[in-house]
Amino acid sequence: MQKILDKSAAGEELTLKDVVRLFSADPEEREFLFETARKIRDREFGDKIFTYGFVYFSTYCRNDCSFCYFRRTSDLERYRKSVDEIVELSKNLRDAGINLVDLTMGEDPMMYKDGCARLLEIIRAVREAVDIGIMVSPGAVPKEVFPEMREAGADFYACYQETYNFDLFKKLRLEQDYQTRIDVRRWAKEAGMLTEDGMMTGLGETLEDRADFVMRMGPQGCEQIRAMTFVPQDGTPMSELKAPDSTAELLAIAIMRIMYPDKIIPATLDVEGISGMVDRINAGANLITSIVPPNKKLAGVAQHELDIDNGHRSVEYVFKILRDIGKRPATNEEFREMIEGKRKELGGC
Ligand code: SAM
Ligand code: MD0
Ligand code: SF4
Repeated sequence: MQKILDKSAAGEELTLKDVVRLFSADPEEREFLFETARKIRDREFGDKIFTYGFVYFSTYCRNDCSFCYFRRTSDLERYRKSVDEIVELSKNLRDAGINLVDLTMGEDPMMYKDGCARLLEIIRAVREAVDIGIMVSPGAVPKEVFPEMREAGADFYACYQETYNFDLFKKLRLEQDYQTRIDVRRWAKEAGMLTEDGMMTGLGETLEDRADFVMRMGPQGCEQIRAMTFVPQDGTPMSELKAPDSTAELLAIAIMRIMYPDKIIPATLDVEGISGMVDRINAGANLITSIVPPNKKLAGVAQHELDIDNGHRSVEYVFKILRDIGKRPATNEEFREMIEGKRKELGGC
């Protein structure tokens, strides 16, 4: 283990075998990996932690992902927020000191109509109203929409492969094209956007699958990379699966930090709510995502209700806990500076 970490610290590339070894850490080794990851994170980012607010503005979806609560065949009450409501929510997040608003939707046919006209209108309206970062998570939109999303003011495009194991992908993202879901991040980059990829853990993937995912994150060059534990959802084909614990996710966070010191790596509140936040920060994350204002009738994704209306995913609550652990929320200026730096590196892509 130590040899592998030394190799990584010396800037040498790790092999698949090395990364598999890291993923098979025993409890004692895990603590050591987390500590190493924390040190690297603190060296790169000091005491600041970035914060993103989550606005799931349409829960309609044309897809039927087997893991997702919002798949089209689920019988549930859905909502679609108006442009005004989305702008209002974004302003609230800005006023509260949040660095970025993540505009997320299911692959809602209404938003995809006429070259994604409604989605673009939403991005433009939010861009005009607030000067914080904008991430869009609209699913696999057509290639020609990317320059328009950038033009409308989106800084980041998030779209998660979940796994690079083709057979597993096919079981998860039913009827969706594996290669298209890879291409979209490249199209986003070519349009000048920063990108995020993510893996889901606890779905039956092997240690090699996890290691393979992390290995690809370097060459692919997304500025933000994540891991999220699968949360079984009622009414889906995967509802009966046992909820995995978050060990693999925490290890993935630490290993990504060790291999890619300057990446943005989230601690999501969407898996274990607020109770899992500190563990993820302690594994080397430098961003909190899925902060959701209470009482606005907004859903999370993996945890559509957990900790929302009790205010535990609110800005105030998250900031307080951050300060309790000796960290602080990054200012918008610091965030802007960080993404400007990353945009410059994007250069010729
Ligand atoms: N609809 C868009 C898409 O699929 O790209 C954006 C939103 S989608 C709900 C965002 C991500 O949430 C998915 O890519 C997946 O990684 C995560 N997610 C959805 N359901 C989940 C679950 N049950 N457990 C863990 N993560 C989940
Ligand atoms: C999160 N629930 O950050 C959100 C979501 C989409 N870009 C992000 C999965 O956990
Ligand atoms: Fe739709 Fe995204 Fe859920 Fe898949 S993960 S069903 S694309 S909302």
